[in-house]
Amino acid sequence: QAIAAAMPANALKQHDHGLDAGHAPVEGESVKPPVAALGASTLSEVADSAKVGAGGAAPGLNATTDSLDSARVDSTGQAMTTNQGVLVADNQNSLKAGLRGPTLLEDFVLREKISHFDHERIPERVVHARGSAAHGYFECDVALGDITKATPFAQAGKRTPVFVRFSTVAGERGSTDTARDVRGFAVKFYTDEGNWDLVGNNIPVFFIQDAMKFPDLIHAAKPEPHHGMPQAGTAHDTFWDFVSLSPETAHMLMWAMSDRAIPRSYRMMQGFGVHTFRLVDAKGESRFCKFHWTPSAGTHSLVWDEAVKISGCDPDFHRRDLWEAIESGNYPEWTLGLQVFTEAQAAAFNFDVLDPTKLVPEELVPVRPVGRMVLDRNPDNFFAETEQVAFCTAHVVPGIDFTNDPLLQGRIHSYVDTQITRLGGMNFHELPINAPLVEVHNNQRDGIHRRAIPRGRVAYEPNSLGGGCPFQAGARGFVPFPEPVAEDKVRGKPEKFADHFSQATLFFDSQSDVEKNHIVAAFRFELTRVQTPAIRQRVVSLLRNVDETLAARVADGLGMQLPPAQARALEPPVKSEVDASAPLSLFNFPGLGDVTGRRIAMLVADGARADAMQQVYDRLIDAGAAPRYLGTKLGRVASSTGAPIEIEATLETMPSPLWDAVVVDASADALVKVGPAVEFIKEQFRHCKTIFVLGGSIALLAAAAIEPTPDDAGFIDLAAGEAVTGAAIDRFIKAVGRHKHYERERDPSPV
Ligand code: HDE
Repeated sequence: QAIAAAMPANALKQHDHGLDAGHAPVEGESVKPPVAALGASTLSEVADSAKVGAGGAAPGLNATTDSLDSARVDSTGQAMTTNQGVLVADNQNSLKAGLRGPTLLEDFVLREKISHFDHERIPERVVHARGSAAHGYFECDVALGDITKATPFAQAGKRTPVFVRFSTVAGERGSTDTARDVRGFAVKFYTDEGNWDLVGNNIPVFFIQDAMKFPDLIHAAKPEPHHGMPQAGTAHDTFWDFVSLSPETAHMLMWAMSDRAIPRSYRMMQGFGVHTFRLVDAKGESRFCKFHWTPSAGTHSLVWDEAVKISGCDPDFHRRDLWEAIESGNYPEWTLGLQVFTEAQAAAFNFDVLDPTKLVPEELVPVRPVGRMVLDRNPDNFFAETEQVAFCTAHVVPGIDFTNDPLLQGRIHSYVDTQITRLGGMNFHELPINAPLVEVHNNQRDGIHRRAIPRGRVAYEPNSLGGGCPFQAGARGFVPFPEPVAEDKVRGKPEKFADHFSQATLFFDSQSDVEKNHIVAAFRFELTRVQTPAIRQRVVSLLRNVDETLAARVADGLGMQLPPAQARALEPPVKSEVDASAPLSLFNFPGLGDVTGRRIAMLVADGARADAMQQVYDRLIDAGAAPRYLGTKLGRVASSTGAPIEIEATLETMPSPLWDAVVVDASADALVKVGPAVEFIKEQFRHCKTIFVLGGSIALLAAAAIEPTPDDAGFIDLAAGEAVTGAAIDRFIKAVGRHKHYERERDPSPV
C-alpha cells in the first residue's frame, strides 16, 4: 500500500513488477492484465465475462475497451512529469544563462520536449492514408458451426469486439473526405482465437486481377510525380491512361464513377470482402464465401456538386459524421451477410470466382444475413488507435482461409510488410490497438520497441528446459485448407479472366436512370479534366464494350466523335448469366427511412414564427435528427410570436452542402437580399434536398429561381397562415428519410 501511495502515476506497474503481492505472477506463468484495470474484482470474473474464451463479451462490457485500460493515461489531478517520470517545475521557460542569455544544453526538459515533438509523425499509409475509425462489436445471429469453425460465428448472441477503420484510397492523410474514391472498410475482429482482419472496400470488385499490377495502379492514381497534383482525385491523365490500357478495370470503373464513390456517410455505405474466401468447418470441409456488410441506415450518396463544395466547407465531413453519430448515441450498424457456395457451383459460373474484378450475382447465390455489427465507441486517441491500427489480410483465424485469388495472394504479403516501415518494426502487434485479446506465446524475440518481457532462458522449440513450452497446438491451431496444387509454374491468367466486360455491362444495366445519369456525368467530369485527347478517346472506346449508349453519351459530353470500340481480349463476348441484378443499384437499400443524425437547417431571421419553428424543431429532435437554428450571425433574432430565437449556426460557417434539409418560414423573406441565404436555398434545391416552407411569403424561393413541380415530394409548402400540423411535419420527416429527391434533377441544373 505504501508503494501504491508513492506511485500514483502508474499504479498498474506495481503488478507488472510483481510489487503487488496479491497478484505477483508465478514464475513461468504469463502476466495477465491487472484485475482492477478490467473492471472486475477477480481474475476468474474476468474469464467468466468471456472476454477471453467462449461466449463473447458480457452485455455492457467491451473487451477491447477493457484491454486498452492498461495503456490509457488520465492526467486529471496529476502534476506534469518528463518521460522519465521526473516532476516538471516550469513548462513555460527554457533554462538560460541569465534572463537574456543563451539556452543551456543541459536543459533536458526542453530537449526531451522538443525532440519528442520533432519525431511525432510516422509515415502515412501508402494507400488509404485518410481514415476514421471506431470501436464496437459483432453479434452473431445465426450459429454457423456447420460451415465454419471461426469462433465469432460459434453461437447466436455471441459478441466479438471489433475496431473498424473507414478510409479513402488515393488522398493523403489530411485530404478531403468527400473525394470521388473507393472507401476502405477494414474490420479487425478480436476473436477468442486471435485477430481476424477483414480488410474490405465499399465496392465489391477491384480494378485489377493480379497483385503484380497494384503499384502501377496506385502510381497512376496518386498525384502525378512531377508536380504533385491533383490531391485525392482520379480526374487526371495518368489514372485514365493506365485504366484505359487495362481493360480489366472496366467493371470497377463503373462502380467508381457511380454514386458509391461519394457516400453521404460512412454509416450509409455497404462493405465487401471483395475476394472469394474459404470457410472451413470442424471436419475440415471448405466452402467458398463472399462477405457483405449492409448498413441499417440505408445506402445514400452525395451529388457531385455537393461533394465538391463539402470538400471546401468541411473536409472532415465523414469523420465528423461518424464521430458525432457515435457521441450522440446513434450507433452505426451493419448486417453481415454471406454468400456461401461450393467449388462445384463456382466451376459452373461463366466467370472465375478467383477473379477479383467479378462479383457473384445475388441471383446466383443469395446473401444470407448472419449477424450485425454495431459501432458504439469513439477512439480515445486518434494517433494511438486510428493511425496505429495495422490491418493485415494475413490475419486469419481457424475457420477462415484464403483462396488463390492472385490479388489476395499478393495482399497477404503486402500488409505485414508495409507495417514494418510505417510502424517501425516487427513489434507492431504489441501496440495496444493491434494486440489480440488472447495471450501471445512464441519464441519470437527482441526487435525495436519490444514491450513484452519473456521470462526464462528458453527461446527455441523443441526444448526440454522450458518443459517443451510453448508447444505446438496441432489440430487446435490454424491448419491451412489442404487444397491440392499440381500445375506448372507460370506467369499468366486463367482464360475466364479475359472477360473484362460482361459484369461491367451487368452493373450498368442494373442501375436506375438517375444512377446512369450520374455515371455519365462522372465520366464526363473526370475525362474533361484529362488533358490528352487520345486518352479520352481510348476510355470512350473501352466504354463501347460496356454499353453503347453509355459510350455515346460520354462522347457527347466530351464533344467528340464516337471512336471505334477497343478490341476485346475475348471474342465472342461473354454474356453475364443474369441481365440485371437489383442489389447493384444503391436504391435497393433504402434503409429504414429514418432521419437519425440528419442535419436540418431551421433558417430564420427577424420575424420568425418561433412557436411553429420550435414545434418542428422538437419533433425533429424526437425523431433523432439534428436540427439547428441557422442565421446570418450568432446571437438572437426577434420572433413574431414570442421568445427570441438563439442562432446556433451561421450561413458563413455552415453553408447548404452541410445540411440534409431546410425549414423556412415567412421570416426568410428578410433574407432575400442576403446572397448566401439565396445560394443556400438554391443549393438545397439543386442537391435534391427536402425544403419545408412553413407558409407565408416565398420571396426567398423566387429569389433563388426555384419552381418546384406539384409532384415534387421534397418540397412541402404550407399556405400562408396555415397551422403547422403533426401530419405536415410527418410528411417532412418522411421526405427527409428518402434522402434525395432526384426527380427534380436536370443536367445541367436550371437552378
Ligand atoms: Fe489494400 N493496402 N492493397 N486493398 N487496403 C493497404 O496496408 C494492397 C486492396 C485496403 O484502414 C496497405 O496498412 C495491395 C483491395 C484497405 O488501415 C497496403 C493490393 C482491397 C486498406 C495495401 C491491395 C484493399 C488497405 C497500405 C493489391 C479491398 C486500409 C497501408 C494486391 C478488398 C486499411 C496498410 C486501414 C491498405 C496493399 C488491394 C483494401 C500497402 C498490394 C482489393 C481497406 O499494404
